[in-house]
Amino acid sequence: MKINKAELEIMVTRRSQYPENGWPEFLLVGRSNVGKSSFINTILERKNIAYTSSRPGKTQTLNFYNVNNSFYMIDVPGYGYAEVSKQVRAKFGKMIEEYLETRTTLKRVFMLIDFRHKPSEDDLLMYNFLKYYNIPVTVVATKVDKVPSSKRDKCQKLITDTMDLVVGDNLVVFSSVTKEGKEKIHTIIEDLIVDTI
Ligand SMILES: Nc1nc2c(ncn2[C@@H]2O[C@H](COP(=O)(O)OP(=O)(O)OP(=O)(O)O)[C@@H](O)[C@H]2O)c(=O)[nH]1
Ligand SMILES: [Mg+2]
Repeated sequence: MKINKAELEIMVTRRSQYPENGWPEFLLVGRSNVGKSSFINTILERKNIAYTSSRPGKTQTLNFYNVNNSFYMIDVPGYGYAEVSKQVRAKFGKMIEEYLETRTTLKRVFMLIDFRHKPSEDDLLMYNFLKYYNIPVTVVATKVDKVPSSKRDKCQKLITDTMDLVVGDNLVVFSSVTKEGKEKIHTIIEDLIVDTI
């Protein structure tokens, strides 16, 4: 896939503000600091289009990125970060829930987890929530550059054993540092938007 255009079109907090042009959409979810904004930069081939930070809690709204005038990638606040206040966490949760419960243009969720660790209780809750709404999921296991190749099989098995993916869902091993997995994600997106362009 060639990325001819990528720009942050709108940042929203509620449904009445979503774009209304019907383009296919891809939403990211994942723990705070797992690498969602970095994933957007890698997939859209832009160094700093999505703001990243080593401090969790950087992204605070639903950020719609217009890609090639044909689909949206949506960056969202992360979950599971204890130092964000309860109120703010509840607000983020409601924002994402409202989107997931109502958005018919959503094609697939990219659920980011950390390749180095067993998926957390929060990750499993999120996966089950997505399955409750029958939303197709690609699990993206990121930061794989931090794992020596001798430990890769073991890490991958821990993830697949813990998550128990349903048929149709898949796992892509990914790194925003080495760009491993980028082409696979591009192919997944292309296959899903093909009938709409
Ligand atoms: N080594 C390595 N570091 C990464 C990778 N992806 C992200 N990081 C680092 O992890 C930190 C968090 O990345 P972000 O992309 O801001 O994470 P986020 O999920 O958007 O975080 P929130 O907006 O707080 O939810 C940053 O310091 C990134 O540089 C990766 O694939 N490999
Ligand atoms: Mg972010």
